[in-house]
Amino acid sequence: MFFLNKFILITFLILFKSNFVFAGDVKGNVKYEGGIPKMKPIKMAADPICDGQHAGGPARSEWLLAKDDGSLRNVFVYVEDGLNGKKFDIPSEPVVLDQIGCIYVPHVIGVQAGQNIDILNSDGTLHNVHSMPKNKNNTAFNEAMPGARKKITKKFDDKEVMVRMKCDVHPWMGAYIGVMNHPYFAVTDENGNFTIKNLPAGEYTLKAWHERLPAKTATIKVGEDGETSVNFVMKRPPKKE
Ligand SMILES: [Cu+2]
Repeated sequence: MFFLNKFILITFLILFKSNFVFAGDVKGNVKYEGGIPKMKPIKMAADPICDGQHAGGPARSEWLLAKDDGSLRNVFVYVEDGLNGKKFDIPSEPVVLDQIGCIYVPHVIGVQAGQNIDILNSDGTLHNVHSMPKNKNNTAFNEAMPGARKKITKKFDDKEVMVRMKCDVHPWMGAYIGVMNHPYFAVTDENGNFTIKNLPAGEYTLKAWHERLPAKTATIKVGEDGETSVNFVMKRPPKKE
């Protein structure tokens, strides 16, 4: 009995010593407030291989994808503050960025610094994958991917919100990569929803980034169990007088 009690006591001491034992999911939704612009069709006629993949109707630009109720897609939501420089393992699984019908898929992704990004070419045409990081610790690359070259693997070494990607062959192609030094980030889906999993209990600043709208922040408190909910509303900046 004595030994059992001692064991329990030690277990409790270990649990309380570590800040990383208790964790919860952060779930939320992002809405856009304002008139929803129409996404224009992309003219791909210059490259018949691209054009031929959109027989069902032209691809459209993706710079603001909101449903009628404002649900906003492609918002990168991440922990901006509260992790206090803690170090995290780099996932061995790569993040995938594909090129399909001469569009980057997905349009917005997140990755950890040092994690591999597999850039695929599902098109039988030439792409030129061109990254434009602004953080000097991140290496820019500019690489041709002919139709037969199906995969290149790249990574970024340091935090950056966001690294812009473009294609020098097809000027309409664009994507954004959020590079984090932790695993607590997510991109909103077509319903504006996101989930950040297993965030250790504590207080954090959460930030929501969108390619055309001013960023929003929220302070959240993650308890020792259960879920934390947070919603964002994003809108265009007021017009200057
Ligand atoms: Cu291209």
